[in-house]
Formats: sequence, structure tokens, C-alpha cells
Amino acid sequence: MDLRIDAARLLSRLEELGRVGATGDGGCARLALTDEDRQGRDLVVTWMRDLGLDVQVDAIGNVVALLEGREPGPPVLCGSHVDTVATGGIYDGNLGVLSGLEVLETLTSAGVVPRRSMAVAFFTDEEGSRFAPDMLGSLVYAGGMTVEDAYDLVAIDGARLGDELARIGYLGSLPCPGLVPHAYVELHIEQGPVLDAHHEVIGAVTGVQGISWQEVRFEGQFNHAGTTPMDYRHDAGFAAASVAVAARALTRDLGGHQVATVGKLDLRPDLVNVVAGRSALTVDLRNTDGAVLVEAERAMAAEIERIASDEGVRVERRQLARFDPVQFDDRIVDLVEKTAREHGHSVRRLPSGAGHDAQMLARLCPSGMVFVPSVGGVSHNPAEFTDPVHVEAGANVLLHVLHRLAEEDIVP
Ligand code: HGY
Ligand code: MN
Ligand code: MN
Repeated sequence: MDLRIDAARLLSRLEELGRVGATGDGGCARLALTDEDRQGRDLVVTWMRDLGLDVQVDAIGNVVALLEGREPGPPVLCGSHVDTVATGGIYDGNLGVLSGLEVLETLTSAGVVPRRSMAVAFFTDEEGSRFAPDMLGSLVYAGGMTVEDAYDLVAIDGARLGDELARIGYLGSLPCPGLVPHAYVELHIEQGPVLDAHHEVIGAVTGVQGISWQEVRFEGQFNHAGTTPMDYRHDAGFAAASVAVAARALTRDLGGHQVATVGKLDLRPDLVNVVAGRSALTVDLRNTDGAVLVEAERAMAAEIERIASDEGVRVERRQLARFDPVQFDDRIVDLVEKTAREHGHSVRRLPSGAGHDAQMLARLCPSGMVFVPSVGGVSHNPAEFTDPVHVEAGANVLLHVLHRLAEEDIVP
């Protein structure tokens, strides 16, 4: 049967969900567990319920919507996330959730009852921007963190995760860790430049690079910007800026896939004529090679200590997230590549530079991802864009990969 998704329906839902938390520049902001996140969740749950899916919420707010299969047993699961960063586009995460919903709607409309149950999920706080670490909901789903520990996480705005989950009405009853799926496949935009630069349509994602997030706090001495001679200063602002420069230099020294980002930087009192007595910043280090990532962390720690000592400021570091590189299941990667080719699409194998819920599901079951191109490699930016033709291609590849997994005989 030549099943094909309804591209117009999918694209229209992407636009509609993108209007929730709209930032007025084509993007949207739905930080985890904010009112905007709740509105986005509610809209997607309404679509899930309208389709007649069995919708359940677990103890960390993950939502799983199930289409019953002909036979009992663990479902084939797909999904992603609907929370966004503050400068979010309309595709990051949303594409995977809405395409999964579209797959189930396509099967239902065609009167197809899959052999195995199939389900689409959205996971809580994938971005980790408000509550670190990222991929939090899928981490708890996979048993990588207890629900109790997750509830006590504190946001960058001071809120407690458990309180926010209850406040938005998504403190569910389904226990965590969650049900082990038969397999998990996630459709996502690449968020990088590779497919777009090579004019390829589908990415058969081989894995996810390692991620290390830390918060660095310096404490020096508030002082007068005019009267304090330079050799009297203990400038926490200079120390913070020096870490950003050192992080960039580290990527040049290590080369290869090493990336480093200082995304948050806060000076106190943040006034033009006061030497900053306190500063706080985040350092995001990533590498596809686990050993090099460890080397990057070691070198960064040494540089931070040197900077603090040279400036005569105190320093404290706190790990916010730490995930080793993940390799996806060869069988799933092969299936994505094969299915893409059968549909006449150019396809490339590549690792993911971004973190994804799939890297947590890979702890439980055979998992993989389908990428579609991000124009110009731009993401976490309102200008994030994927050609509608590629959206349709990715969702159709997802449909056929999931359906094959639902019908296959072998139990991995
Ligand atoms: O940070 C990431 O890679 C993802 O967007 N959470
Ligand atoms: Mn994402
Ligand atoms: Mn993201």
C-alpha cells in the first residue's frame, strides 16, 4: 500500500503550533513548563485526542499517545519535544512530534491497524535552557534520573521543576522509568549546515555527540571603575570574559569536531562604573569523540583555575549536564537509509551536533533518527527554516520506517 502523509495538514499544524508563544519575528518561545509550554502541550494533546489516541501523561510530564495494534506487546515509539529555546524556530522538536502524529493519522485514515501498537510522545524539557540538564524528560523516562531528583531541579529563574509541572497541570500518574518500546525513531531538523550544503534531503543519523555543560561563578571585589588602579583589581567580569576567549582558543587547539559556547554571561552589579565583583557564566563543550571531550573538559578546568588565580578571584564550578556520545542502532540507521533511497531521496549518514531525546531512548531500545535539512544550518533562531518539500519527505520516510518496525517479525 502506497501510504503517504498529508503534507498540507502537517505544515498547517507546524504553523499553528508555531503561533503559540510567537515572538513576532517568525519564531516562538516556549521555555519548559512556562505558560507558553502548557499552551503548546494543550494544543498537541487536543490533536492527539481528536484522533482517538490513548493519551497518557507520566510523572515527569512526558505525554505518550498510543494507537492500538493488532497484537499485544511494546509499541513502536516516535516523537520529540514541544518546548523551545527563547529564540526558537517552529521546527525544532515540533517537527518530530507533529510528524509522528501525522503518521498515526495517515494510518488511521487509511484504515490500517498496525501489527504492533504505535505511539507518538513529546518529552518534557528537552532544551534544558530553563531547567538543566537538557533531554530531562526522556532522561527520566529512560531511568537516567529519578523523578524525585528531577522535581528538585531549580530553573535559571529560581522556580522548582516539580512545582512548575504541577502548576501547568502536567504532573501525570504514569510511573517513570517508562515502558520499554519495541524501537524509537525521531524525525528532527539537522540544525546544522551539512545536508543543506550538500543538497541532500535525508540524514540517516548515526549518533549524537557528547555534551558537557557547566556553570562557572567568579567572586572578586566590587570597586570603582575610575579610581581603582588596574593592578588593584579583582575583576570578576574580566575573569568571565577571559573564559569565553579561552573556550574559543580551546576549539582551535583541539580542532576536529570540538565546539565550545559561552551562552549565558551575567555580571554583577552590571553597571557601567563598577568593577564587577561577581560573575556567572555557562560553558557548553561538545565533541563526537568521548576521549577528546574529556580532554577539553580537563583543559577548560585548568584554564578557569589559571584565570581565577591570575585575577585573584574565587571560582566555583557546577556541572549542569554531562552525556557521553551515543551511537544509534545499526539496524535502524540502515532502515532509515534504505527507506530514504527507496523513496528516491538523496541520503547521508551523519552524527548529530545537537542533543535529542533519541539519545536517551537509545538506553532502552533500538533507536535512531531521521534528519531533514535546515536552510543555512540555522537553528535556535526565528529564521530556522526547512523546505516544505523536505518536511514532507522526512515525514514520509518516518511513516515507512515506523510502519516497517511495527510489522517486522524479528524481536531485537
Ligand atoms: O542543546 C541541545 O543540543 C538541544 O537543543 N537540547
Ligand atoms: Mn530539538
Ligand atoms: Mn533545540
